[in-house]
Amino acid sequence: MKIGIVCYPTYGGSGVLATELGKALARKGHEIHFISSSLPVRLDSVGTNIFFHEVSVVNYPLFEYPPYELALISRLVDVVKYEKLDILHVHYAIPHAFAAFAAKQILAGMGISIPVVTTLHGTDITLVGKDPLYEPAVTYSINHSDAVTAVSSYLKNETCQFFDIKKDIKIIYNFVDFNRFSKKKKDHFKLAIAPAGEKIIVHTSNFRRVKRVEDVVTTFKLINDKIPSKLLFIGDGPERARIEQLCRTLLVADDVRFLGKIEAVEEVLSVADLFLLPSEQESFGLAALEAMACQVPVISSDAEGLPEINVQGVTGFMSPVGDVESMAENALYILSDPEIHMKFKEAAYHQAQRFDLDKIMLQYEEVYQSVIN
Ligand code: GMT
Repeated sequence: MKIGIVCYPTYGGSGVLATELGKALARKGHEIHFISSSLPVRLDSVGTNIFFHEVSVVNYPLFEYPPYELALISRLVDVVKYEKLDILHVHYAIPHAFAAFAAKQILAGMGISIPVVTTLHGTDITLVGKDPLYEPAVTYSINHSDAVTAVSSYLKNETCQFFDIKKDIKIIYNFVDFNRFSKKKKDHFKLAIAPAGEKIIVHTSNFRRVKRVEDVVTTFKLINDKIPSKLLFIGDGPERARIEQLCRTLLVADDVRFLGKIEAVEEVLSVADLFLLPSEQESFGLAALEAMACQVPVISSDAEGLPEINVQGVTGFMSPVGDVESMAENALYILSDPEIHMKFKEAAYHQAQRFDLDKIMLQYEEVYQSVIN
């Protein structure tokens, strides 16, 4: 199939998932066309059957805001028409689902039919999409997609409850590629980070408010007071400066490292003892799944879709949002006994296997096939 994938290029779960899906589909022989405002973060190379089409926006002094949607719609029309795509798969409803719908209408006028699959990721529904400023357009574009998928059962229910949805929404969970995300031997790296055998705790996110990164720091402080530990932050975003300040205030700055938007996430996860994800909102929690694939137990909040991947008392623990004492207590329980720790690591890995890329990719291919037919 010739598949157009529309996604955000930035450091966020929807773009990561879209890119990994496209790369995996390309390995299977499909022709993949990424359409985005810049090269997506995980798109390390374009090959014989991976193409990238940049959406550039021409601004004009009259415009207060650059008309990105219009540029995207025109780019979609162009790419579908000239690359002869069979299907468009858009990730994150805003504004991608509406842009795809508009492109589909324009193409229909040219006698070209293009099915559109929309994947809902989380904040496009739970945060931004619910805003009355966007809700009518989001509802309309979901209802006019040929197929709609959501990354968790929580997200499907939330969408159906809040929006007037006439379409069936299929749940297709996020996935992990075990060829990349598996525990690797990184003894030198571990020694460099934790020279005295400290425990290594990791958090990955885009440092937005919904991630409650401040809870990561406070939980870490409580853990570090009892068991000497190091905290590694992967990613970057708007909260970063405030979090650095908090690390100084809580006197843990010497035990915390900000690694930024690094490529080799799996190498850091390979040396991790525990993963923290205290989010206020998390439709799925792809970062936690990638940690679990590397045999890292997860201490998380119980927000939204997290209970669908983190199994309470088995792969880690969940606590109410903001309950840092409980998160630290659970972390200490896991970290203080090597046998218990090992059980949690094995269970985390076992649970991650449910979300293996090869299984989940088939579900997307089935959806593509059903709308093309
Ligand atoms: O978490 C973010 O802010 C990024 C966001 C995105 O759309 O890029 O992630 C959402 O999609 C991921 C992939 O499906 C999910 O794993 C995340 O849970 C979800 N984030 C939220 O719901 C806050």
